[in-house]
This record gives sequence, structure tokens and C-alpha cells, in this order.
Amino acid sequence: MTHALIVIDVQKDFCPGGTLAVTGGDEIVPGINALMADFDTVLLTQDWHPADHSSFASQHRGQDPFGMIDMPYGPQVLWPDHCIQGSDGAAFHIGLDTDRADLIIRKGHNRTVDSYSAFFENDHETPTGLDGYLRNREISNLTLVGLATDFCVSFSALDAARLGFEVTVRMDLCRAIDLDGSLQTAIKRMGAAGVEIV
Ligand code: VGL
Ligand code: ZN
Repeated sequence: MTHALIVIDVQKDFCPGGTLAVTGGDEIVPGINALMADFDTVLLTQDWHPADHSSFASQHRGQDPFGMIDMPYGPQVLWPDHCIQGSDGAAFHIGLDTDRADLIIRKGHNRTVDSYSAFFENDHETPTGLDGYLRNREISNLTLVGLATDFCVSFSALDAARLGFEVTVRMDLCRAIDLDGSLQTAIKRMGAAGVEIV
């Protein structure tokens, strides 16, 4: 039991019809369900924001979604309201096989700091606890799939590599937001960090 599958943020708001829809976000669901059969351990992450989360453009006077602001922890993209705790949009895609999950990790609940990565908030310091969970279970290899390639998937992959895990990202089972070249940047960073991109 050394290899885990981590399914990142396959939630309604990131799929067509959602408030932060990723093009083709729903297309990856059948393939992810099928891939689960190859893993003993399956983890899901869920973006899980309070309604007044500071990553929402709605919380900043005069700011529009997809603009940038400077936060104490660095630059932050402003998003449309999405994945509000307990809302329908925060639910997993209806087709995702959530029964297979050993652990569901929720992130982004700290109002003042966004959290793209499954391991750390965007201050790159505050842990979610996932590292400890994986180490306790002697898991050393991770395969990542889900949404979005250039934000939560790549941030998770980079942190995982930095923490010493062997990381593979299945690009065919990810979809990207691709804001101002963010997908190319993410692919470059992951490659440089030793993440296997297949
Ligand atoms: C995500 C933007 C904001 C993601 C989450 O899951 O990639 N992107 N919150
Ligand atoms: Zn979010």
C-alpha cells in the first residue's frame, strides 16, 4: 500500500454549469472512476470556502473575477464565488465514485488565505495534514488527477515533490483553467521539480 491516487477538486463548480467551470471538467470523471481500481488508497480533495472568502472578487471593492491582487502571502488571482461550504456547487460531480475514497481532505476554509495545494495553504506554510496522513500510511508514490491542472493539481504536485514523494500527473485525466499562460508555466514548473507528467 505505497501508492495512492489523489483526485483533486472534481466538484460541480469546476465543471460545465458551475461558477468556475473548467472546459471539459466533466469529461475526466469516467476515466478517474476507472483508474481508482488500480489503487489501494484513494483520496479526494474538496475546495471548501466560507462565503466571504478573500479569494473571491466579490469581497474586494472594484475588483473583477480573474484580476490579481497582492495578499500578505503573495499575488493572488481573484475568482468568482465558488465551492462555498455546503453549497450544491461544492459537491463532488454527481458521477464521481466517492464511495472509493479513504480520505476526503477539505481545503480553503481559512478566510484570509487561499489553498490551491492539498498539502499547504497558499502561504506555503500552513499544513493541511495530508503529508502526515500519507507518511503514517507509508505511502511514497502519488498519482494526481483532477481540476484544475494549472492551479490545484500543479500546486499539489509541486508540494508533494518538495516533500519527497514520487509524483505522477495524468494529464489526460486533468483539465486546465489556463489563465495568461498558466498551463504552460505549471507544466514547466512540474517538469523542473521532477514530477512525471504523462
Ligand atoms: C481551484 C481556483 C480556485 C482549483 C480552486 O481547484 O484548481 N482553482 N480554487
Ligand atoms: Zn477555490
